[in-house]
Amino acid sequence: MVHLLRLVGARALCARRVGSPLLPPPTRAISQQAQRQMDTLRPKVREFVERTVRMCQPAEVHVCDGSEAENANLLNQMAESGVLEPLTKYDNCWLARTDPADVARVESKTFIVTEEKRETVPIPRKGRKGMLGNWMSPKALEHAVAERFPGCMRGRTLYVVPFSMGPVGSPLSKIGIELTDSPYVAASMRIMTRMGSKVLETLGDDDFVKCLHSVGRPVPVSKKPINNWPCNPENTIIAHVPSKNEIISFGSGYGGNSLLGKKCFALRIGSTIARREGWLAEHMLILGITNPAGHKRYIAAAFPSACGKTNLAMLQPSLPGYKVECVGDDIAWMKFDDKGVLRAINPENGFFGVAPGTSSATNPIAMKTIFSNTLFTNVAKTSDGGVYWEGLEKEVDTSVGIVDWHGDPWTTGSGAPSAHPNSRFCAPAAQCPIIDPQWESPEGVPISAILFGGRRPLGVPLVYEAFNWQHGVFLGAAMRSESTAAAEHKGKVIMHDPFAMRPFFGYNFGHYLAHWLSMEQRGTPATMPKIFHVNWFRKAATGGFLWPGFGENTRVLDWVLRRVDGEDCAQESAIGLVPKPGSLNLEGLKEAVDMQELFSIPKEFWQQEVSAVAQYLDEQVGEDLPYPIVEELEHLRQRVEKL
Ligand code: OXD
Ligand code: MN
Repeated sequence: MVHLLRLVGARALCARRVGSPLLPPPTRAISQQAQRQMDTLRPKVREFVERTVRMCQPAEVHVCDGSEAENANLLNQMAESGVLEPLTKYDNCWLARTDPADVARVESKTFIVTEEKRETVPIPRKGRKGMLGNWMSPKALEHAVAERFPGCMRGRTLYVVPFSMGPVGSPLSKIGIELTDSPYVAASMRIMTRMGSKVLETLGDDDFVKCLHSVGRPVPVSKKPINNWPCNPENTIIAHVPSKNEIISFGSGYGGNSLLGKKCFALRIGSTIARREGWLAEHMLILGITNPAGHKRYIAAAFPSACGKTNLAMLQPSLPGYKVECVGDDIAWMKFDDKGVLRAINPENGFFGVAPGTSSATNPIAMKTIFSNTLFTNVAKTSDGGVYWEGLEKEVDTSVGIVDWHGDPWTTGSGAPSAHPNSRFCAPAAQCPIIDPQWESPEGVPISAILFGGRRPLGVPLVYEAFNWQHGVFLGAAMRSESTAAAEHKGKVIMHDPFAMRPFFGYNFGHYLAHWLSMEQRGTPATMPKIFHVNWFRKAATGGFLWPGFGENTRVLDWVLRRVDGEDCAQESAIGLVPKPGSLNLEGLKEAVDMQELFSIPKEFWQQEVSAVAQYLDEQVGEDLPYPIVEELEHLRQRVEKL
C-alpha cells in the first residue's frame, strides 16, 4: 500500500516533468495482487513498470507468465468483450477484426530518435524528400510522449510482457519487455516471441530493450471503438531510441506497429545493436535445403514485405530428392563466428504471414501450420466457423455463407475483396511440419548463400550471382520491387527497397552499407556466403509470368547450391554471373519456359535501371554513399553500355 501511495504521489511530479496538465486521479487503484506481482520484479524491470504506471495510469497491471492458463484467460476475456471471435471449425483459432483505419504498418509515423539527424538518415540532395526513414529529435519525442501518454491507459490493464528474441539463453538472443494495454498484443507476443517468466529469470539484473505500447484510447472512450478495436490513428506514432534501446508506440494495435519484438526491435533497434556489436539484423527468411546427395546447406533471403518470403521459407521442392526445412520466414540475426562462418538465428517464435494468396497450391506447408492455436486478423469468416480469403476459392465450399473482414455478408463477385489484402495469420513456428531441427540452435545455422530479390515484372532475369561480396552488397543496395499491401502505399509502382530494409533501417543507410561492406573482413574467402539476385515475377509481353515459381524455385536453389560448391555452371553477363545455357535443371518441368526471354538483359531497360538506381543513391544517400558502391554502379554502367 505504501508503495502504491508512492506511485500515486509521484504522478503529479511526472505530469509536471513532461509538461502536461495535472492528471485527474486514476479511476481506481491497481489491485493488491498486481502490486504483489510487481513487487517480485527485479529493480530495473520494476522501475520501468512503475514509471509507466505513474504516467499511463492503467486500472490494473498483469505480469505475463506465458502459461497456457494465462493465455486461455486472455483469449476468453477477449472473446467476451468482442475483440475476438472463436473459429469453431479449428482448434483454438480466433478471429480479430480491426478498425478499418488500423490495418497496416504506418511508415509515415515511424521515427528513429537521435541527437543528430544524420545518425538516422542520410541528408538527401537539396529539394529531395528523404525516403530512407524518418528522424525525430529527443526533444520532439519528449513532447510527443507528453502529449499522448499521460493517462492513456486509464480503465485498461497494463500487460507486462517479458520476451526473448531468439531462443531463451542463446548468446545471439536479446531480451525485451513490452508494456502494453492491448490483450491482443499480449496474446500475439506469446506466439511471435518466447514470452513469460522464463525470460525474466534469464534476464536477471541485465539491461533489456524497453518497449512501451498503448492503443491510445483511455476508458471511458470518447466514441465507441469500431469492431471493439480501440486505436487512435490521428495520433499514431512509433518511435525508436537506439541510444537508450527504447521503443515507444502509440495509437495502433496492428502488427508491426504494436508487436514490438518484430520490426521495431528485431530490425530497427536490432540493426543499431548489430552495428555496435559487429553483426547483421536483416529482413530475411532462413531455410535449410538438403540436396539429393544428402548435403544440407542454409540460405538466407531478403525480399520486400509480401513478396513470398513465407512461401519460399516453406518451399515444397519440385526436384526429386530435395528437401527444404524452415528456420524462419521474416527476420535473420546473423553473426560471423570465430571460424569466419556466418551463423544465423530466427529471432522470432511464430509466423505473422499475409493470408491472401496462401493456399494448398501456393503454400501447402503454411496451410498445415495455421489451423490450430492461431490468431487471424482481418480475414473473412465462413458460416461454419472457418476462415476465407482471396486464393482459397478452390478450397472452400462456396455454398457456406461468408462474411468479409468488416463482418458484412460477402459473395464471390462482390467486387471488393473478402479479406483485407494485408490480413494475417499469427501462428506458432513450432507447428510448421517442416520446421528445421536446428531452428532453435543457440549458435545459429551456417549460411552458405544470401539471396536478394523483389517483384520485377520487367527486365530482371530469374537469377544471377554477384561477382564478389562488394558487388553483392551493391545488389542489395540497388533492390527495387513492386509495392505491396503490407504498408500504407497505394498502387503498383516499382519502389526502391534496398536490402528489403527501407522501412526498417535503424540508422543511416550509408553507414549500414559501410557496415555490410566491412563484413568481408570477418569471414574468409572459403566461408563467405555467395550473394545472388532472384526474381520469380518476370512477366511476358502477354502479361503472364515467365516462370512458374513456388516449388519450381527449387531449380534456382539447386543452381545456387551448385555455385556454392564451385561448379562451373555460370557465365559472365553485364549484370552478374548467369547460368550457362542448359545449366539450370529443367527436367520434368511441366510447362514450357521461354528461357531466352527469362534471362534476357535488355540494354534499354538496364540503362534506365542504372540511371534510376544512380539517381536514387545519389539523391538519397549523397555524401554518405560508400565509395565501393559508387564504383560498382560505374562498373555496371560501363558493362551495360557494351550490351
Ligand atoms: C511483415 C512486413 O509484416 O514485412 O513481415 O510488413
Ligand atoms: Mn516482413
